[in-house]
Amino acid sequence: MTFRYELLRTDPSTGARRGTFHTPHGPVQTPGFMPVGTQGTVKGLTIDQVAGTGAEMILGNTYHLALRPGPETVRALGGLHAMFGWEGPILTDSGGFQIFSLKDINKITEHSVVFRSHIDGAIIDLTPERSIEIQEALGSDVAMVLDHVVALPAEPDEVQMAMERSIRWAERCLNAAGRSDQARFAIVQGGLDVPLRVQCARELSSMGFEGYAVGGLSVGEAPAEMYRITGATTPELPTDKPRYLMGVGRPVDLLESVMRGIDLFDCVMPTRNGRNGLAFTDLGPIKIRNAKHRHATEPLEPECPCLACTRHTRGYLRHLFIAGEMLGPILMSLHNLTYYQRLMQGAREAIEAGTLAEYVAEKKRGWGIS
Ligand code: PRF
Ligand code: ZN
Repeated sequence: MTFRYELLRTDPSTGARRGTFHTPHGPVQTPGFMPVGTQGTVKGLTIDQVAGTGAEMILGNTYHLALRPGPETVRALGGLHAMFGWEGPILTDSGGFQIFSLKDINKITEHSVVFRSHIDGAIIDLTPERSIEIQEALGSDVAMVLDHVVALPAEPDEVQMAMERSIRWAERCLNAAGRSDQARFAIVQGGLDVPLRVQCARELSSMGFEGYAVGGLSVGEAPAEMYRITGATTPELPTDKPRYLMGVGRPVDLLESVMRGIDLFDCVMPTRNGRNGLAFTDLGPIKIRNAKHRHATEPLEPECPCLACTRHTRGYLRHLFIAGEMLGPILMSLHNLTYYQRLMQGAREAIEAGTLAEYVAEKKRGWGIS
């Protein structure tokens, strides 16, 4: 088997799993976090720096890469791995989320979603088949199915319609797929409605995907709602396939979701917030521009092995942001990705040791969350 999820241990007191997802570009230890490289770069960082944070798998976006540089250019440059210079596994999102996030510039029908390019205004007709075709040209290890994501809150009819369409589109993606060295992951939709989520998870599970994502969350609902839906969905998914919670989230969201049986995550938060001057630490987030850091000689996080923490002070990082120097966002992105990877590493070790609940409680205490 080219792809295989090896379940190493399940946590007896939570739904957490410790596993290894084997891909043609190497294994990924789970629970794990994938940095986001939307446009063929994890913003601000070299590929060696990304690897140095401990990341094993990264994410790219079909919609963005299809517009620029275009799938044929990526193919000519040797595929996404060669283009990125990344030899590890890569997952590509399908474009489904752009239905939600670019809703002013798209029109959805049963056949496809028609976008007007945010770059040059060109019309793109993205069918489920075309999304797979593009992802095959990009050459990612994992292709996500095209799904219909609705913004919450939404009318129940609309949520149900989008969920049922997402199942039909998932099936079309499966039928369109041709590469045996690429896995397809289905995406469970269904808003905040447990029966819809359960129905969607069961139908997709019967179709035999290589992995399953929980989508349509972290789109404006309260965190408790997200946890409730995640916790109701994972028990309906196959235990021998990885589960991926898309676009989530804050450090606490990762841990709460690990306890509900999620194996993989991606989110722009560590890089985007880092660029904007916010650092994640075990004592909660730090706004580095704050004047109180002006003369601070301590590192962002004492135990952190990243370059920002081993070589620089908070006061220097603050200076870089105040002066508008590009090194500030680079160092903060590096720190935040390192923080997320260490958080997941800690969760993996805690699952192995049977101490996950204590680990989560200790992290939450540090963050000041009960
Ligand atoms: N679908 C797809 N990509 C996504 C999402 C989704 O629901 C989300 C939701 N948080 C993030 N990225 N295709
Ligand atoms: Zn650091």
